[in-house]
This record gives sequence, structure tokens and C-alpha cells, in this order.
Amino acid sequence: MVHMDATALITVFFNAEIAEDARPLCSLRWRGRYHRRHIRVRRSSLDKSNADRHRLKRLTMPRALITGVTGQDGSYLAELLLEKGYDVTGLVRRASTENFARIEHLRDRLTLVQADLLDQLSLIDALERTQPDELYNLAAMSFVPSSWQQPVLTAEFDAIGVTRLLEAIRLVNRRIRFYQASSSEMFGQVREVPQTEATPFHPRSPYGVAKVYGHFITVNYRESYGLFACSGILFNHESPRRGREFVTRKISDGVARIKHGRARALALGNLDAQRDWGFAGDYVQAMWHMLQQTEPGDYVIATGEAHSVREFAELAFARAGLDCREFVREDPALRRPAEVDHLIGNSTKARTVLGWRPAVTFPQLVDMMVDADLAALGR
Ligand code: NAP
Ligand code: F7E
Repeated sequence: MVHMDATALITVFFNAEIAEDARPLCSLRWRGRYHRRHIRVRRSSLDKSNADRHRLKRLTMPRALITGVTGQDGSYLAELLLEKGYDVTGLVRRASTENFARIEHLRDRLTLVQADLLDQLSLIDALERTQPDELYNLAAMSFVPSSWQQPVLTAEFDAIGVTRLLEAIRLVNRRIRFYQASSSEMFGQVREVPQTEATPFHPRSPYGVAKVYGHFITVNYRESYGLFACSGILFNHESPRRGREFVTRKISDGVARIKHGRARALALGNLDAQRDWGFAGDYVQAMWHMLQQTEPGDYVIATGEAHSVREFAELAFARAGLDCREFVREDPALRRPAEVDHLIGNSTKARTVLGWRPAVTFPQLVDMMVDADLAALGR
């Protein structure tokens, strides 16, 4: 752009408004319904100072707002968007103690705003302040067993919380592109194998029921108001940043504790349950691709391979040179009131339309998680 003489024309494929303090620098022209703006900038103003250049750079950067940025997926997505040159804001809820361990390494590159999915005005305010081009809704009560203990709160977060965000978009700027974190848990007692975007839902937990609401309200706002709203139906995805209550991390952490002499056994629930497990770092790429399409849509994201909890445990113990049968004990108290026995996804649509495919295999994922926990406990 600085090669041009009097003016520089910058085409930016995003739909944000220009920050107020940068307006004197440029004139803005909209083209197309979505995601395209032209900014005409006086070259003389570009040369003024580093501060101006910095402001101009920021205003031409696409802006993303991530709810749930302190969670597993939020931290990987923030990394990905920063790498892609986004101006990234994370929405965080207030806690008496900061809970930023997963985003500590990004803190100087991320902006954080306080808001809560339970509080409509805080969401409207967050959108007005950040004026995002893309909004990724990853915040949720995501642990399935807790949804039986707190079914109403789960619905407030995972169902009505989605409506609150969509309403905020409707009020603040309908051009904001929206990603909703839907879940394979919605398939529950599966109607077909493998599951696709067309498979009917039969959720088996209050979490799954709430996510079905979140999915359909996203579809409904797309159909009712023409919002660019996408629902990613993601199958289980894991990483060394996974919460320790989820079975994969519970196992990798358990293996490391046993190996380091800090525990003698590991109690698990249903060892026969099967899941289609992928790597979270691969899955956040699919989220981004969904919001770059010309048309909004819903996509199943999965590896297409199912493995049992027992298989995960066997591989994980073997990685540390241990025999799973000596340490794993089945505890009926850890079984769920209604189980999802077997999930396996068919992500042909995502592979064809988005060009997405997972890079990390199941054995690589197990090794990555066990190695990370062994290293962390060994420090
Ligand atoms: P996670 O690690 O449990 O993170 C959840 C995030 O939501 C945390 O940042 C949490 O903030 C935030 N949050 C919870 N309640 C909130 C509220 N009321 N207001 C604002 N923020 C709130 O979950 P994840 O594994 O990253 O999953 C991300 C999303 O994908 C979730 O919606 C989950 O349901 C969905 N999903 C996950 C998977 C999977 O296998 N990981 C599969 C399908 C769908 P705090 O740090 O303050 O608690
Ligand atoms: O359980 C069985 C358990 O808690 C997986 C969330 O990210 O993915 C996740 O939900 C399976 C279940 O994940 C233990 O019964 C056996 O069959 O790791 P999990 P989840 O319930 O599949 C979906 C897609 C989401 O959307 C959710 O947010 O493992 N299992 N023994 C156990 N599970 C746990 N947690 N602990 C055990 O001791």
C-alpha cells in the first residue's frame, strides 16, 4: 500500500467499523454484503509516526472476539488467530482468583474484556467495545456429569447464553460472523453410524439437551435474520490443556502420577464407552475455516475413528512402560445416569467444503498427552 503516491487503497476482507481514534486517518467505503471494506488513507498520514502506523495496522487487522478464551479450545483458537494476524479479544468472567494459566503465554498479545453469558448487557457492551468481525462462542459448562448436578445453570450457559449472544449481534452489528460450539453429545443415543450433519439428535444428558437448543437457535437466527451463523458439531477433542476431569486427561495425569510414585491406582467409570477423539489444535482450524466461507453452514468435525476408554488407557500406560491392568480399577460410582456408548463422526462435508482434515492421529494424541503430563510432574 505504501508504494502508492497520494493515497493508498487497502482492501480488507472483514467487516469491522473503524475505531473512533483512527477515523481522521482514513475514509471508509463498504462494498458487498459481508466482509469487505475499502479504506482510503492519506499517505502523508501514514508517514507521520509509528503510533499512526500502529493504529492503521490495528484498524486493518481483522478483529475476533472469543468467549471461553481461558478454556482448552479458546487458548488454541487465540493462538491460531494471532498467528493469522487478527486483533484478538477474549471474553472472561470475573473470578476471585485469576484463571489464565492456558493463555498466560499470550497475555501481552491478547485484550481481555469482562462479561458473562448470564448477563445480557455485559455481552452487548463487549460487542460494542470490541466491534468484532468474527465472534467465536466457546464458553460453556462443558463437563457432562456436572450437567446432572446443575441442569438449570447448564441450560442458562449452554442454551440461553447462546441466544443472549445472538441477540447482542442482532442489536450491535448483524454483519458479525458467529461460530457456535456445538457438540457430538447432541447425537447421544445415535440414530445412525457414523453421524453426519443430517443425523437426528437424541441427547442423553442435560448438557446435550442444552447444546441442541444452542445449535438450533444458531440455525434459527441464520434463517430468521440472515446472520452469518455457523454451528460446528465437534466430536471429542483433547490436548495437554484438557481439563483433568475429562477421561483422556484423567488417564494421562493418572499415568504420570503413578509413574512418579504419587499414586497407586486410577479409578475409572465405563471403560467400554467409545469416542471419536481428535486433537484440539486441529479442531480450532475448522472453526476458523467455517467463518471464511461465502455462505454460513453447519459442519461435523471428527476423525472418523472410534476407540474405547480401555484402548486409550492401555496405550497411555504402555507409553510410560506400565501395564494398565495392574493400576486401573472400575468404579461404578463414576458411571453416568444415561451413557453415550459410541460416537463416530463423518466429516466428509468439512473435508470437501472447508478442505479440513485432522493431522494428529489417535496414538500420537495419547503419546502427546502422556509425555506432557510426565514432563510436568517430573519438573
Ligand atoms: P473448557 O475447557 O471447559 O472451557 C470452557 C470455557 O467457558 C472456559 O473459558 C470458561 O471460563 C468459559 N465459561 C463457562 N461459563 C461461562 C460464563 N457463564 N460466561 C463466560 N464464560 C464462561 O471447554 P473446551 O473443551 O475448551 O470446549 C469449548 C467449547 O466447545 C464448549 O462450549 C464445549 O461445550 C464445546 N465442545 C467441546 C468439545 C471438546 O471435546 N472439548 C467437543 C464439542 C463441543 P472459566 O475459565 O471462567 O471457567
Ligand atoms: O467422557 C467415559 C464417560 O468426560 C468420555 C466434553 O468435551 O466431549 C466431552 O464430553 C467417556 C464417557 O467426555 C470416566 O462415561 C469412563 O463415555 O471425557 P469425557 P464426554 O462426556 O464425551 C463432548 C463432545 C463435549 O461436548 C463435552 O463438552 O469416557 N468415562 N470413565 C469417563 N469419563 C470421565 N470424565 N471420567 C471417568 O473416570
